[in-house]
Amino acid sequence: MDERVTLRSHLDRAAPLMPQGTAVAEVIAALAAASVELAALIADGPLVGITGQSGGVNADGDQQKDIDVAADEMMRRALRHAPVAALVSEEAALPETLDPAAPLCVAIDPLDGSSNLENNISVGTIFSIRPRGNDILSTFFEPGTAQCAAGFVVYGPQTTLVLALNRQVDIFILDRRSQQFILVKQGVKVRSDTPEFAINASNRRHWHGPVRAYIDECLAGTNGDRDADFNMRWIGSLVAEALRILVRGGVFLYPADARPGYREGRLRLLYEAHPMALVMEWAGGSASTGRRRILELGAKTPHQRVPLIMGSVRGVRDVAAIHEGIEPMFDNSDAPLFARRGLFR
Ligand code: AFP
Repeated sequence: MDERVTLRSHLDRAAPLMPQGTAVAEVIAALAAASVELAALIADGPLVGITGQSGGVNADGDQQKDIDVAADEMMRRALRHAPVAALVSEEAALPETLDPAAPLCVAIDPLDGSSNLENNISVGTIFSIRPRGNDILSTFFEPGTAQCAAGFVVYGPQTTLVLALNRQVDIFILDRRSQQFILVKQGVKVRSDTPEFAINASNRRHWHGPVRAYIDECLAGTNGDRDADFNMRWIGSLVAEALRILVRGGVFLYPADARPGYREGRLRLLYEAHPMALVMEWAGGSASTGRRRILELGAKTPHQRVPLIMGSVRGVRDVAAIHEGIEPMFDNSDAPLFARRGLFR
């Protein structure tokens, strides 16, 4: 890529091609600017008084760290100066109305994966942008297909912005000298079939039958019915997993499981699964609950959780195939059905 394309010039080219394009570009630019500020705060961490200590808990009962609160404040401050009618944040129980006449609504996880910061693992900001409906708050309860843009920032060795806009996914890296995001990959496509899965394997005893059957097939590799041996990754940071999948494919699973509070998994629909699903689908991948396409789902509450299986089309399809024909009520059965059933029998 010869000419250095900045995020600003990329947005200027994209805006005329989409409805509300100028407003969408303004929101993305505002979030990007706030992410540059947040990247610096994360990099300095303890040197500027960030202790990682938790203050209270957020709306969903997660421990809230000082950096989570700071990230939320940064993103809110930025969005108050952008054409945003209302905001749902992981860090606040209720949606916040900003400018009721503005054309867009935003759902955001200001800092996902913050429990990894104490050991210097990549974390991120995840955002979802959708046109404001006639009734502002009902906007957030429309299906994920209502989104007009989405993306995430990874605060890692590089500060990377992944942007789904105009039905394509592009990747930018922050040039620390100019403090500008520079386009490095255009029209990213997820490989359709990579033998790599990401799941927190310590929860195996809590998984329902179909997920256990799928992972056991992967673990068996060519000793079983699979045509490949599988690799495994688990970073504990959704943005890092998603970026890896965009780079080399594979499947990520955070399923529902039998633990209290995990009946619908861990990840939230509005500001984690919806944006990730838009990124994956616009990059030629898939995102499902195991039974339903994530983008077809509408939230019933702002912090609703949902099982998330996303990535290569083959991997997501294989997980869905094991779920097919099995009534949800039997999901958590340990019946020998699953031991036999697998994907190939
Ligand atoms: P935190 O934001 O509480 O660190 O959670 C991160 C996360 O929501 C997501 O980024 C990870 O994929 C997932 O949790 C890891 O969950 P486990 O800790 O249960 O493996």
